[in-house]
Amino acid sequence: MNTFNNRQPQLSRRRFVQGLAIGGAAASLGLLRARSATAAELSANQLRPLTGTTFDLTIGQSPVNFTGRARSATTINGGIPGPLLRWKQGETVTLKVRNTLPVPTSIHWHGILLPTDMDGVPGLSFPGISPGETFVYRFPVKQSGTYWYHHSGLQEQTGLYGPLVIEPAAGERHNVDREHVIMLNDWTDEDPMDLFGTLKKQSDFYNFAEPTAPEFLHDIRTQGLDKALSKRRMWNQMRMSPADLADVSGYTYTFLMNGNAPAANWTGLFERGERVRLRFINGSSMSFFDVRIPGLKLTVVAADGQDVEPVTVDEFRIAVAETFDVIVEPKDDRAYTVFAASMDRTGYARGTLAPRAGMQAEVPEMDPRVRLAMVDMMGAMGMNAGHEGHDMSGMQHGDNKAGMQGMSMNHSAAPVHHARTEYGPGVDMRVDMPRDTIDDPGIGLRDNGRRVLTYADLHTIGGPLDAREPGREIELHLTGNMNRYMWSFDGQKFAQAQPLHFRYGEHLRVTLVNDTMMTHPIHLHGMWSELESPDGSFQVRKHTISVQPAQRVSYRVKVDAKGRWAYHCHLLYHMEAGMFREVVVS
Ligand SMILES: [Cu+2]
Repeated sequence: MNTFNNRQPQLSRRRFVQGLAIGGAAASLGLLRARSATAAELSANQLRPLTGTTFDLTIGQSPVNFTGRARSATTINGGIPGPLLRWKQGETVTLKVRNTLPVPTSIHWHGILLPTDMDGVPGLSFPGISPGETFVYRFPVKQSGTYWYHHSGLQEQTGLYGPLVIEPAAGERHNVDREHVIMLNDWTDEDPMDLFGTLKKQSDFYNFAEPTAPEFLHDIRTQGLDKALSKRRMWNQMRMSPADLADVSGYTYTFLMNGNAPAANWTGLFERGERVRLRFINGSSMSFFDVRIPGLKLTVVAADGQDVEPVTVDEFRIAVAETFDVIVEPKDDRAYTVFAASMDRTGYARGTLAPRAGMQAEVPEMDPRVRLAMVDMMGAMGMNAGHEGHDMSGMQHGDNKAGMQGMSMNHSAAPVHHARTEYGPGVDMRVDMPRDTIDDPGIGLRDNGRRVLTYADLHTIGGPLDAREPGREIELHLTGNMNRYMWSFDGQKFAQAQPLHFRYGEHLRVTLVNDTMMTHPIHLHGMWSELESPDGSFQVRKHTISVQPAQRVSYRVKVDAKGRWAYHCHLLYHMEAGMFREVVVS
């Protein structure tokens, strides 16, 4: 095992972050010209790789300063992110995780197929790692690709995460000249418990916009569409947009690229003409990012670690917990900005690809904030409403109409079943006609003049894991009460719900209906989720499936892993609020 002596780099790195801290905060708001990294700094702001089969990981507290304020972070081997672990498919890895915190901790290996007692979820897989204790994870590595690891609780928000890359046993499908791992995260100076408390007390605190969408639906029901729309016009004139895009925003978050605030400008090197593989990981607690590199085409070759038919785009949205591998071919001897805007446009993570250290390119303006469209609130019904030519008020300058033209109207009329448990105080809306299409890039990306990746573009090479048609279907609704910050499946939060039972050996179809106005990245532990197209054919194998507002998606699960598994929204505070179920496979 190559142990990485991190003492020296850590010291300089800390000084580096501190020196830039105030700039970092300002630059994340686009107020300050970023400075460029020197060669010495370049080596300091890189990920720290560890290779081999045995890994010593120490979880502790380290001082950090991303914003001008000294804070204590939860770190692995002293850094944020934790070390870049490089495994090889077919080998057995041993991970000795030592807890030097005064509280219990744990690490979950995200998207990794492993025995249930190695999955690292306290209460399901094991009791957790007590203070002073070392837990030894050991399992064979069955798969390859780009993944990550993290704490499955609030310590994730304070820094307990890191990147993970597994080399395929048969070698990489694509020859490249070099690669960079690019991990995106959201940092807050606040204590995550306080942040969660703030959300529970006032769900729109970080949002700066009225959570008007549920009220809008209510208005339509009670007053009719026209009156509801004119009321909405009034809101728009008052500049109060129904922008329920993210409930935690750049107001508290500083967005990091490989542990660097925007001004620290993480830099990855290349030589002109090289093929460069970029392994993007969204390790955020709450933030979706829209990623582009002005001047370069992005050829997406893998999603969630699994190779897909290459597809070339200008931009992609990466949900919390997703990974995308892209290949770029910079032809010019110049710098390129890696730009990852948060979905709600309250800030961005930023870095640079450059032939030499110290170069930088222009940082683009963020696209304007957009409002939720009718399709986001009413699904297929909203699509119909748009086509009937209703004036959507302030939306005509947004992305609504063009987006609907870009979407197939060929949605099926399959009925939805709202569980009895959905009729309670924990649920403030139900979508009766969800949209089934998967070719919508999502709010803020529709008709932006760029070619944006959608799930419809993703086709896993080699087809599905199980050739059988699914023999059984489970329908679950993603539910919430925005104002009370309640999040659940079928109106039942984790504490109230019985575990879901999957039968070992079965091929199952899971259908998710999003009865909320937020996008939820849904993650099943232990087994793959194989997304289907609207016509029911296999589309793409993933570990995290992002479900847009008022959307219905289906995916297949080859139930081949016995035990107790976590199944949840990967937005940290939604999971904490109860959008979580235990799955029992027996
Ligand atoms: Cu969620």
